[in-house]
Amino acid sequence: MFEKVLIANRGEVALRIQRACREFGIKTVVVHSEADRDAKYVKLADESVCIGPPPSISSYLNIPAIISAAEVTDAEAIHPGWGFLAENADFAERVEQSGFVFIGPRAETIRLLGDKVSGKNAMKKAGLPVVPGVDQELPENPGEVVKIARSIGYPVIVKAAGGGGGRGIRVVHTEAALPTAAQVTRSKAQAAFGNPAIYMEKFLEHPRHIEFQVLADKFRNAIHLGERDCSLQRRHQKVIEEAPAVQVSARNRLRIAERCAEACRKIGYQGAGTFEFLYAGGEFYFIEINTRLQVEHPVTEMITGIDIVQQQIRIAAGERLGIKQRDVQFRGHAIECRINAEDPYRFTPSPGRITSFHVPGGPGIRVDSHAYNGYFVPPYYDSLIGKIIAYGDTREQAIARLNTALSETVIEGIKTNIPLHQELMHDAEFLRGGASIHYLEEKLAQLVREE
Ligand code: MV4
Repeated sequence: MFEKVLIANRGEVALRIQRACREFGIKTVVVHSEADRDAKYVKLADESVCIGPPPSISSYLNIPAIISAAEVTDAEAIHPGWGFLAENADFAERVEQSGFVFIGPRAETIRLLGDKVSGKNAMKKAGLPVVPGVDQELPENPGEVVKIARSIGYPVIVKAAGGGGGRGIRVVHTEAALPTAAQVTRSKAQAAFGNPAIYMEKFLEHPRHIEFQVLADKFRNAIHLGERDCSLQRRHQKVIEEAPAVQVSARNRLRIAERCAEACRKIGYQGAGTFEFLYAGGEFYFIEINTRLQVEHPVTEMITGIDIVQQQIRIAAGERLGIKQRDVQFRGHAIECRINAEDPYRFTPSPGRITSFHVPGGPGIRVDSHAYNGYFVPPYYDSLIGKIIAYGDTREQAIARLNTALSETVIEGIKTNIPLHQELMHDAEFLRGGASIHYLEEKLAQLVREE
């Protein structure tokens, strides 16, 4: 096992990784920007290194500064957390070339799956059901593009191969709109990802977003930890996640979960990963793989009792998976509310000093947050300040506990989206289970009309 791990991230995930390390007796180094100097998790770390000014481009995305910090502190491995450099294949490669262990998949795996066209092809070959479409980049010739769309049938969705997570997508309903849509998506893809490649799929109208968590070691052992439903989202930012998914038969989802684990064995995947699917009409359609730890990982931890961050560290250290598939027991239900420093209905960021902070507690409640009374939420980064996760024997119990937890929570000095969560916990469609990926935005538009 490692003696010292460097955490190349900030905020809640920096604290989460630190906790996993501490339990293993691993010393931690946290790198931070000038804006995060006073953060509690920076003070709690065994060592900290300031790597630059507040903007991420000069700090959390500054690869040479992070590698130097690992060198001067003699860290053995680097955990990238989520966001920032977590899915940057060049970073993973530089870490390994500098003699450190990257806590995540191999650089070539990140590269293969980071390109959504090559990722989709690899997964189709590995036996996963994919969305109907053409599993090749679209040609430049507009006539050819129109022919492809005809063969798929409208509506279609055009996506950037270098995108993911909703960046660089465009839905097209008619042939008349297609050539322009393809051209616009292509130039935006070039500008945003430095890669103009685009591809096309059948647009599924009201699917749910269901993703499967996997763990795979360096010896081609792989297991799945079941699924999460992350359909409640706004502008591709998830708001509430839960496990297990409701109204999906256990047989249907375990069949797909098993195929995800098998796909990991086939491509030699190493580490934790998430297979994203759209679920519509009782069928799963693979869309992409995230090669990082995800924000919503706690709901899986709560229903399986497995610490995913510790598993990532064990795998990176070269251990064999200590858990067999039959050892994984799914128990109860967990739901996570993401707490953001923002206006609950306008969604404008609300950075600033927290003047009062009380977290909820009690049976089945977990709070993952780096915030505290007096903490200053800097304006430079993501507005996520923590998560409240509730576990229950049943979904109803988890919801009841979340309701109590949300009502106990006090965060003053900044605005948060807690009022929105409280409203959603009483929403008939949410309570019924199985809302589509468009439900929350439709509901918010409705609220605006009623105002
Ligand atoms: C889709 C889709 C429907 N059909 N693909 C967006 C995020 C990225 N991970 C995949 N995304 C989608 N891919 C097919 N074939 C719907 C989405 C999608 C979406 C699309 C338009 C507007 C809002 C959306 C929210 C979530 C997912």
